[in-house]
Amino acid sequence: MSRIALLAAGLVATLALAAPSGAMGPTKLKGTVGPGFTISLKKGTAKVKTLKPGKYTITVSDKSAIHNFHLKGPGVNKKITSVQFVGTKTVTVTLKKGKYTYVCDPHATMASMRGSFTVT
Ligand SMILES: [Cu+2]
Repeated sequence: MSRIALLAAGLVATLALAAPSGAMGPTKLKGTVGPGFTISLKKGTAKVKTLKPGKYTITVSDKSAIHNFHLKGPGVNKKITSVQFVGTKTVTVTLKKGKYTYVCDPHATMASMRGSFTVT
């Protein structure tokens, strides 16, 4: 192969890698906990109430060293952030039909520190 052909082949391979995959990627969700005694999970600006089964990327902003973000439900039991952790963490989860709860464990009895949604 000529040098030009090799370069062209390399370019094509690079473009193929950079291009978005044919299938849609996981849906993005945004979780927030703290700095007050609040926890939330949103899709865009709307609070998550129902979702379709499938893969989701959840980015959690943990704004306090006294709260965590724990997601549990069918097939998932994930402490996305720990109590001491402050910052942002991203996980990908596969959600199945059923009810999921997200909660701050140290304050699980407070209504403002837990929420839930249904996958149908
Ligand atoms: Cu808390």
